[in-house]
Amino acid sequence: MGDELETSARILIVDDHEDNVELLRARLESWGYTTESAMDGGQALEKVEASPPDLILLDVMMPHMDGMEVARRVKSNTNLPFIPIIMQTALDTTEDKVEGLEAGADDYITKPIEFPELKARLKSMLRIKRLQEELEERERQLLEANERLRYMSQTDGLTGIDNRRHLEQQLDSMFAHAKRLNEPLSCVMCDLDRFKAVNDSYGHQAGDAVLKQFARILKNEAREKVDRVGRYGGEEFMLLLPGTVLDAAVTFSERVRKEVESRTFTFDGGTIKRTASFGVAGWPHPRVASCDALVRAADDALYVAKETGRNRVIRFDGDAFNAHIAEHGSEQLGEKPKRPDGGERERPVSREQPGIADSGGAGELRP
Ligand code: GH3
Ligand code: MG
Ligand code: MG
Repeated sequence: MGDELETSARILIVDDHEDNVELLRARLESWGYTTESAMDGGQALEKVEASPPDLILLDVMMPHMDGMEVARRVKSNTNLPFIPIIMQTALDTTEDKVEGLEAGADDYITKPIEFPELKARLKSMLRIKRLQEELEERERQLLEANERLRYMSQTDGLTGIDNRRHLEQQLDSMFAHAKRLNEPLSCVMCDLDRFKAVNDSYGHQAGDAVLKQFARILKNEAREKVDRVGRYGGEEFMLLLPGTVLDAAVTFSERVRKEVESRTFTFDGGTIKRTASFGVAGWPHPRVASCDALVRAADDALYVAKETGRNRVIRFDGDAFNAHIAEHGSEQLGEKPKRPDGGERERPVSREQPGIADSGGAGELRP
């Protein structure tokens, strides 16, 4: 493959003497190269920019713009790929060679040109170009692989939305940003109601299909590129709404709740209706001093939404929330340490119906 590229290469001959151009052209073409020519520096630059050759055989001494200047301009143009330049110089002094190399030439050959030497230098330069291109290609592949890896480390495999770790990173920076600019930030925790029954009745794959569609609904309802939507744990999702006050976040959640309620979820072999419960908290709030407190507040509100009948939106520190706490106490709320391993959080024990185990299917209520 390499040899092919090296002999089918397109070479731009730049020389102000037509005789020289013709001599070189005949020789290069007899070796299998394709050639183009330019009679002065300006024309050479135009041709290079219009369609970059694989190599430039560049005369140093030309009127108007000499070879040194052409080399400088080609090498400083970052839009161009690597194009080897071989300077052809009549001046066989060290200073000229040094100046040529410093201007950006990759090699030089002295006039009168010895053709076997020219042939060897062309081959060597084109080999370097090929290696350079292979390196660039590998670098591109590496960048692509890194990008894929970054995506995978931030994304939930099932639903394609943010995973918990990424969500928590986003929350940290959003919270810091909100505090710095004194802008509101709301957090919505939502959880499918009686989701375990989907798995139990129709199988895990049906459950997966419902989760995916639920994630889609959340993503569609959220503002693109502004809100963050992620999967926090099994069938629990979190939305971060920057610049959104608590009232607006409650209205938003109510809209999503209705959308979920109206939707028919489909899976291989059937359809199912499902509802979801929402807990909403916002900053600023006197009891929300940190990211953790914000998430905990939303989670506590979600807990109350579940306790008070599901398929509802509960606002942290709102009337329904406080009425529930007044009646049942707040012991079962909060104080759940954030698990650093990214695993699912502990549920407050009292979320379960009396006598019904969280994971056991036997006593599970059916929809
Ligand atoms: P509640 O209304 O109180 O939220 O009841 P629930 O049944 O939705 O909640 P529970 O916590 O009892 O059950 C959650 C279930 O979600 C149990 C678990 O097997 C299931 N689950 C978690 N992750 C996945 C998943 O990725 N795919 C499927 N199919 N099921 C999952
Ligand atoms: Mg649930
Ligand atoms: Mg659950």
